[in-house]
Amino acid sequence: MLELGRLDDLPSTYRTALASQNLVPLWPSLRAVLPPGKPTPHTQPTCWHYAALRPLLLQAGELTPIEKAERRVLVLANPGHGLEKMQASAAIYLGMQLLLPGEIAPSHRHTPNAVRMIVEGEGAYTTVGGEKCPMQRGDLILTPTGLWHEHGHDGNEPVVWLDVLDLPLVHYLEASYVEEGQPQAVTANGSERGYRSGGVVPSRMFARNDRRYPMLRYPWAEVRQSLQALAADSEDKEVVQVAYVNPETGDNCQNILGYSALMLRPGEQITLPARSPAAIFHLIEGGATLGVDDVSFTLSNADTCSVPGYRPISLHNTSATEPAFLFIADESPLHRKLGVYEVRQAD
Ligand code: GTQ
Repeated sequence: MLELGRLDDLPSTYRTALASQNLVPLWPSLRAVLPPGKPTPHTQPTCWHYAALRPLLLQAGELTPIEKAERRVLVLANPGHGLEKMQASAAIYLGMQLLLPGEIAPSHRHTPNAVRMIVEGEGAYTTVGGEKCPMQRGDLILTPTGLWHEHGHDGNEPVVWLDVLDLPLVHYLEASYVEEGQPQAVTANGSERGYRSGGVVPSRMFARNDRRYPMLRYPWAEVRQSLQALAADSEDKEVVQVAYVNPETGDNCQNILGYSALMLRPGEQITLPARSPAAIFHLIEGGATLGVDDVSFTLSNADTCSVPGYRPISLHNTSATEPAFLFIADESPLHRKLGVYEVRQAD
């Protein structure tokens, strides 16, 4: 590749004349914005261990009353982006949210999409678009763009969940804002009740539900059963993974980020091919190691890590007797819609 001229090759009077007219020469920066072969990500492989962050989150419960926080969240910030950017990757935001017994997080709605993956505690619920969704460990609950949502807690221990939002992207697009609301009246039963059985959807003489987000809660007990059934029926080398989809259309359940759950059979070792989207992995059950580039993370209960795109990722179940279960969020719906999605097979 040609070596290009640098900024300081140019006379300073010329540089000043350019800047005074809001002009920039491309060639000194061309390789930075168009690196050869593959992107140079800011996203660094980064791991947040739940056992280390949990005491700090509980301390936030003592230091900051919920009225002073609205959402009591510690953000899992990727140092490659700078902690103040509050990004796990280019498009993914991650936060661990704590709600104590009796607290509420008041009703609001915003343009970024959110999901919650419940980590621990019983008795909390989130009300989304008038539907009261109980929060149990491993459940995935959607809070899509524009839907009112509020959290409450009728139990007697702290409840913690992982928030995943497309906030960095929506903020970058200068399209991020919130509206405050009144407490919602609960108007509907859990939408998951109507979608209990794969292949069967509620129908009124074949008129289908055309709501963009027909199902808001994906109970872990059922996702886990699906993974175990798939593992029992598939060959040993097949990756056991299910996607969280809109049951009416089969599309990704949200527009920007994609969500899936993956089971590693006892002792299993797999390599996921290099794909363009960045991803985050969160351990729901069991134990595993994750390898990316020359980094390896050991994941135990509720540990979460972020990995940049364009690299193969190896996963290994560290138990020879028990399965391991991981929740994955990635930027693939966004990459597919933008036409930049790629899978690269090993060289
Ligand atoms: O629970 O609505 O982690 O609005 C960040 C922004 C959680 C929430 C976050 C939010 C929420």
